Amino acid sequence: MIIAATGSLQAGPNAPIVYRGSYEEILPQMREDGYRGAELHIRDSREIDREKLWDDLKKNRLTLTSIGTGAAYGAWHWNIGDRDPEVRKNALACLREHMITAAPYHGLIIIGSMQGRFGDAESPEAFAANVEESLYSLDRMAEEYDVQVGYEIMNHYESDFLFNIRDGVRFMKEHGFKRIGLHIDTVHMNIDESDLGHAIRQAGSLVRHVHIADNDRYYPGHGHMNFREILQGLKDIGYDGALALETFYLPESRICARRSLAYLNFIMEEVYGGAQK
Ligand code: LER
Ligand code: MN
Repeated sequence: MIIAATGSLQAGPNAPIVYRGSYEEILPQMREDGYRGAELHIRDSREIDREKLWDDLKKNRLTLTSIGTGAAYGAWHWNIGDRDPEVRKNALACLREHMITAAPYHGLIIIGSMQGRFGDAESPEAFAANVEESLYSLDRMAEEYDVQVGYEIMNHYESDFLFNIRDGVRFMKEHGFKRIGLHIDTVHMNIDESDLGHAIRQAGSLVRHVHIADNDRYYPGHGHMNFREILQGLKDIGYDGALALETFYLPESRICARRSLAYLNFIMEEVYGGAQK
């Protein structure tokens, strides 16, 4: 298990992203603060210098665990469930570019807000059919680039389709994708799951990625989320992926980053008998 920090070039002040700024600036900070993995939220991989990013990751001995993709939904409404084939095409092209960025690290591409909402299609049924078709394309694409895709289970205020782990598990089992699994997020689970440990065990090997934050979306340890239960659940299913900190950056990026890591390592020592690998 690796704990990753989130970073972004252009996140707004209320976005749950830990580090903000150029990769050149934030990647050394992540390393210095004790991280070995980075989850970068990128609006469009065609807007960045990939070679330079790979070089900066290498210099700082960081792995690119995952790419957050929601900014393209915010900026251009690109989503995989839309009524307009052109919008879906733009979303898939954008996700392909992220796969190229993640390829050297076999990273995971997140489908969170890019899922779209029921209102983006003619009907809930049409939305589900569009999402399904897009996911089949993404599954083939992910195989081509040897990366993974995480379909994020987001709470029912932010998502209309598959907003709890039970439904996500059923959907994944019905489709049998090779490269697409569930991406769970403790903030969303806190709203729509009744038993965190049970939900994780129910998802089992379908869990491919985890977003972690306290119940108030501050750094772990700030609120009242039971991280022992979460880490015990992940241990029980043999989860070996990333725990990516999708938290507010308060009181300040680096304080938040250091407190998160100290607290998670403390709980990991208890549950796993050791800190992150
Ligand atoms: C939003 O609440 C969230 O959890 C993001 O990861 C979605 O892209
Ligand atoms: Mn999330």
